[in-house]
Amino acid sequence: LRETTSGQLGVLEPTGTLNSESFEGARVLVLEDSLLDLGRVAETLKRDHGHVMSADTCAAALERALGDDLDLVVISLTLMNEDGLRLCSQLRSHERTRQVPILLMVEEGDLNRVAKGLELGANDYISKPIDRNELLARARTQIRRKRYQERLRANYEQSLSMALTDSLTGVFNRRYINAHLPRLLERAIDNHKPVAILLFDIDHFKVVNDSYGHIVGDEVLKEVSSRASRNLRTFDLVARLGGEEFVVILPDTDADAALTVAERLRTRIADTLFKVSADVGEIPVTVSIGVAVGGRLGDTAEGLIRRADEALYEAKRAGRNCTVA
Ligand code: GH3
Ligand code: MG
Ligand code: MG
Ligand code: MG
Repeated sequence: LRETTSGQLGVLEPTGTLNSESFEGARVLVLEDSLLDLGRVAETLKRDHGHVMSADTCAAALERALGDDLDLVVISLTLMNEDGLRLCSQLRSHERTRQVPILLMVEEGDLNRVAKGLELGANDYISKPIDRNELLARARTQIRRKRYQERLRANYEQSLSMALTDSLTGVFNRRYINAHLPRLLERAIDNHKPVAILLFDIDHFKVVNDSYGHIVGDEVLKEVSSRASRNLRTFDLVARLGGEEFVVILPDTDADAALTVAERLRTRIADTLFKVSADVGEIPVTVSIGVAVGGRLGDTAEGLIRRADEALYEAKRAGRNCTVA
């Protein structure tokens, strides 16, 4: 049966990338209290989709749906004791199940209920008595659409994260900071909370590259990013602005606290040698840090970065491996 039906569906597939195999393991929940109809539906779907679960009340079905990752929910609108449309609206009101495809099973000609169901967010319907081939085709269409949307979303999330992170170190990049810092600062000003930034730059990094090569230079950049990320709170963020220059944003942090964080970061870098692939094995690395705090009316992201940059310049002038606030 699988070969025959997938062959038929293959004709409907414009891309040819989807066949019945892609529905293997699909998880389908059926809400139905008629054993006869349930058996028919389950048997039909099982041949194709693998995993069919059933429930005979809306409450049981909802509980199941909220604790599972379903690919399709089939809802009977001919239940004896309750209205399947309730499950329909419940599924649409929970974040976890908002996108799950819903296929209604209705009494032949019951267009009123169909209209209501579609309005509540059902995706399709089928009339009883159930025709197996029609059920298969409608179920497959919904599952295919759901999986396609999941792929789109995954691709979208991947490109989003690629656009906003630095590919060498995995921390955020300048583009992210440019988009994020102004908003963060605005919120800080509104809430009368300070926001601190640390701008830091690796000392004599050119010497690292010149002495050990670019590969080792890259290893140092990665380790610096990693030490910075490891020593911050979860809502602080690290970004590589370019070259060997980084910024740390510390929301809700005043000048004293920022200085403490900066000194901790600086010593975590300076006090432990960096393991590298060069023959020497380990090398010393230090950073200079400039601190600035914003959050007053009229503060801008550019102004904040500029002040941190001036402090960083002072730190370099003062002999490096130090923090200036
Ligand atoms: P200072 O203490 O004043 O900051 O001196 P510095 O040598 O760190 O500063 P300078 O700006 O003179 O040199 C920065 C070097 O960083 C030059 C460049 O080759 C190197 N660099 C920039 N981006 C990368 C990168 O992605 N990988 C590697 N390995 N090196 C990089
Ligand atoms: Mg420099
Ligand atoms: Mg440098
Ligand atoms: Mg630099």
